[in-house]
Amino acid sequence: MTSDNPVHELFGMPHSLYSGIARAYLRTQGIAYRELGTRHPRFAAEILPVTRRSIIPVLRSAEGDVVQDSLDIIDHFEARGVPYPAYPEGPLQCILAMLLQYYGVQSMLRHAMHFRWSFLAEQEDFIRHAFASALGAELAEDVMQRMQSYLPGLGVTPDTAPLIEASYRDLLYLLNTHLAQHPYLFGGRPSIADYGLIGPLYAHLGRDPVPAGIMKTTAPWVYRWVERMLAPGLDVVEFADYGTGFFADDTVADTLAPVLAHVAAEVFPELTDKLAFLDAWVSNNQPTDGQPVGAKPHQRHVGQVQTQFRGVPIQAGVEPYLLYLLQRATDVLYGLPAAEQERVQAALHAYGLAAAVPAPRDYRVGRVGQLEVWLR
Ligand SMILES: N[C@@H](CCC(=O)N[C@@H](CS)C(=O)NCC(=O)O)C(=O)O
Repeated sequence: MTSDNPVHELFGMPHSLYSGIARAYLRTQGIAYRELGTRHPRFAAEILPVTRRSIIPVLRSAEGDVVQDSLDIIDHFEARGVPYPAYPEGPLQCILAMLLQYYGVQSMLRHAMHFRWSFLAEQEDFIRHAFASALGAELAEDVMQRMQSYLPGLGVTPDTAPLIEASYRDLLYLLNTHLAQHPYLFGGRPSIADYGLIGPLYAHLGRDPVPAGIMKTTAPWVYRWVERMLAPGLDVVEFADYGTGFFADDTVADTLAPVLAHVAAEVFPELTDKLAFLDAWVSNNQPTDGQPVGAKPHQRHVGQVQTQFRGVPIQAGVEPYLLYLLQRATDVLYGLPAAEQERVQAALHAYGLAAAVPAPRDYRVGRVGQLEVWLR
């Protein structure tokens, strides 16, 4: 099949955070695909009836499967075999990669949205162009308004803004140090950690003028990694003889440890508070097996929790989806033989991330019919 006649279709948008994850994965793996926008007639005719909510990315595979969710799109291809599998075999690496993925796709939505919408004076033309070219001028206006309305629910306030900006700069510094020595977070090929982080670090922070300018001027290795992640195959010209494996023997690079410390300093107590909120919600509402988490398909939050971001009080929406991401780490950890579990637990403690792996619960979050559902 040539690229003129690709087998898979990806419905996405150039400036969409989660579309960038799926796109990076397809390109890295050399999977032929064609990208279509939500204005393509087939989105309304063939995709919306299946997803029941206007959300991207959506894969329509050559075989006719419709898959929404950036993670499920990755897993769809992982299950079928790819040149560069994204899940490390070492349990510690795999769990840490899942935690970094969570950080990218959930925690860093705050950074991504703040930098996109709080600097309109400097970059409004660029943002408007992105939305208008993808959606048409009229709908673009509505969607831009709606996106901005999400900021308070993401904990973006005048009090947190300077902390979010400092966090972005700190992360860039730490990643720059790591990526000067290694092409990807866990070695010679991208893992799900890279795919999680590329979401915010490409579509918003690596592309919108203000945060991309900060990235280019302060963290050139991170900017190169962003290019690398979006290029076909492994774009590793600086690391030509590095090899394509993950670090040997389930080890973690010294330069990654400070990145993990950054994540640990930022995800708590918010993550713990959200998990406690989910437990209380399930206990109070007793959802049945297979019940969608929202009353309507587009509802992803089950409530708002009072918590903190770097010591400052915030309110944040609680998405059961976070458990969908993190319970995979639970499964890896609790599926290990006792001695291995002890080794991995000790390492997670040392990185300050033990509490980021949720203990097994009497409920899970699954995805059925393209929606998050409770599993009992
Ligand atoms: N968990 C989903 C999240 C997808 C998502 O939030 N996509 C955004 C665009 S980047 C969207 O479609 N938002 C629609 C809306 O909020 O109305 C995934 O990973 O695919």
